[in-house]
Amino acid sequence: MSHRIHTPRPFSAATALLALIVGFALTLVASPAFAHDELIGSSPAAGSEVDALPSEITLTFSGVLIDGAGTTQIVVTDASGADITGGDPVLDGTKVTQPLAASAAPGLVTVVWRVVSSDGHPVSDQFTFTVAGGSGASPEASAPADDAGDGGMSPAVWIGAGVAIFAALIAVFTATSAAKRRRTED
Ligand SMILES: [Cu+2]
Repeated sequence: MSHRIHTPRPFSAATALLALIVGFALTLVASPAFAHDELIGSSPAAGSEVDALPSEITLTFSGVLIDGAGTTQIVVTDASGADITGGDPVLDGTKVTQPLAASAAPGLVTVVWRVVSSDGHPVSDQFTFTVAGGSGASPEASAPADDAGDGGMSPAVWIGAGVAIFAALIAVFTATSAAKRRRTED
């Protein structure tokens, strides 16, 4: 019964590895919800009404965003659907400034934004404000849309969890075969 000495060793090693990998996978799944930077304010504010279109809009986030080619994208359209962005957005830490065109049709202005959160995940959403003089911009329509935000990151998280689980299965399989091999050698 010499194999009784050997068997527990690969089993506990595999268990430890499995616990480590599952823990890591859980961290991957659990942390994004807490680590994302959020839009905490804007000028003009979401849902507000302004007398005239400002020369730029400013978005303020809860963390320092990641800068790089194409990481920060803002599209602003007026009530007629025309693009009224006036150049590239400028990122400065937690603030994004987007120059606007000289004028816009009165009514609802829609700001669609996408940034890369300090944790490396893209975050996106949109909000609206109203330029006075428009007819029939409903209060419901100017409420910020909250649920569009986190959709983009789920696939990455699930792929991460999938890879971790696959790695755990391989580790257990390898440890089991090694144990079997040792048993047959005994
Ligand atoms: Cu994230």
